[in-house]
Amino acid sequence: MATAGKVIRCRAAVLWGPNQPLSVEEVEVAPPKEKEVRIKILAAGICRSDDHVIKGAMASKYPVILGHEAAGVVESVGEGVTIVKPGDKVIPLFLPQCRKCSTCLSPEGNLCILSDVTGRGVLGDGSTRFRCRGQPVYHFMGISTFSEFTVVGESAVAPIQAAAPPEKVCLIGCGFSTGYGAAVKTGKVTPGSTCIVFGLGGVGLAVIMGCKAAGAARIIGVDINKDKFAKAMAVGATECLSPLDSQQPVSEVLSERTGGGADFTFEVVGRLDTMVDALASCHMNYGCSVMVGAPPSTQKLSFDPMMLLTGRTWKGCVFGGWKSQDDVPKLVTDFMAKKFDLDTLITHILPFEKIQEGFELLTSGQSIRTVLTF
Ligand code: PAD
Ligand code: ZN
Repeated sequence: MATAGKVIRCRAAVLWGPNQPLSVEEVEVAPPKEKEVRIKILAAGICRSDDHVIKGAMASKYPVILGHEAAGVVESVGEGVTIVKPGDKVIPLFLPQCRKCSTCLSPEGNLCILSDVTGRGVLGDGSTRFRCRGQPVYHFMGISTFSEFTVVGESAVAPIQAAAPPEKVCLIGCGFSTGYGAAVKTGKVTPGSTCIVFGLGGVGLAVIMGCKAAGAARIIGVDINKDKFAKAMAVGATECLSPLDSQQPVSEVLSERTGGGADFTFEVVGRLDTMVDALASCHMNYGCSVMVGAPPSTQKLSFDPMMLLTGRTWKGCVFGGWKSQDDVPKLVTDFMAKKFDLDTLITHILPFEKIQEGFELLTSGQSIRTVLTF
């Protein structure tokens, strides 16, 4: 493309500091360096993890360009890139796959050493590719998708089939895959089992979809916002309840309802109290609880260790346990073969410049996923 090798001036949503509104303004995006890829973003979803940074609950440097759930097309590539070429449709990977670190070499793990879970905010060489108002702007999770153009490392991009609709498959970049994988890969939900899902946002609904696909017999959705129940039932929950409807602790209510605790529970809120509730709600001996919600980065958890001594298993996963570069193209192929649906998760589609409105829909509990189109 004519822009290859040049700085691109385009619009991006810049967060100048915690608890500030996102500011859509002109940024400069440098060309990709060696083993890097510059992507034109076509669609990007809004996830609660982005909001955690806005609220200051997830560590980040500022100013930063958020966004980590998107689909786009490769504009240009740096030296030595072999995995994609200009014009390829892609999903940027907030969890990269370098294929060299101990995790990538393990058949089980997926948390590649290049993942930016601690908020370093820079690419592999320690610098940023964005500038705004004359100063560097940090990257988020290595992919910063709330920008018309972004630069990512070669290990943080997956080529997908050209026919895939970007405004839908962008959800495979985070929300869908995270929830679905938490059930089928990390929890390894078994046929006939009872599952409880705390938090019925985009990720929680995808957990329910995974539990259903794995053959769970009973899936109980838990949320303090009852407006979320209809969608949860539509994607596979068999019943829903609000912890606010009872004076009794929710884990006791659930334990009674399930005859001693569920086989699998999932925390998909990102709160310390619901993490402990989810653990307490799985069977005291053979139950397994999976943490999916992102905990506030400065807080520590306190819980009764007897809950684990009696036999419960407590797990967690980032990006649903998928090996991103290997599995994302397969998930897109499965979506194109209609093996799962993404439409139910998308409640709003907005032009990119209305990004602030998209976040208000999320924080007021009105949306599941808002997809921004560019
Ligand atoms: P969301 O805000 O759309 O959904 C969260 C839901 O939790 C909402 O429906 C709330 O009403 C509900 N909720 C809030 N408080 C409670 C409570 N006390 N009890 C029960 N329900 C409650 O968020 P989301 O679905 O986009 O993301 C959910 C979490 O998952 C969030 O913490 C996010 O940061 C995390 C996440 N983790 C990963 C990962 O890789 N581990 C990836 C993506 C998102
Ligand atoms: Zn996310």
